[in-house]
Amino acid sequence: MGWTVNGVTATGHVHDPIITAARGETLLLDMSNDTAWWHPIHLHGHSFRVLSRNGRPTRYREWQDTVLMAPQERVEIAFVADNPGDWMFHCHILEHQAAGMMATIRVN
Ligand SMILES: [Cu+2]
Repeated sequence: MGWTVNGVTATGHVHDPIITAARGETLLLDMSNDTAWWHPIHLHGHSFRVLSRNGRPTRYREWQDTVLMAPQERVEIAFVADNPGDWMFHCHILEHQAAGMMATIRVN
């Protein structure tokens, strides 16, 4: 079985970033879990705020570095890309990550 982020299965350790941001840019990621599994989605290098779940604003816009997505759930997160580098963005279930559910976000 393979897993994807943005339709791409990441294999090995080198792949093109799915997002390249200018330092200081605000990124809003609108994520859909189009599977029947739970996925704890983890971003390295930044903390983000969870803005909405299934189109409904979250009560506290909580600060997190991982957001647990339920099957078929849609989640919006936002953060200021203020930490230069190539940052892993991946499912924290390591079986899923190892099977490709991993991407890179680049901050210049
Ligand atoms: Cu997963």
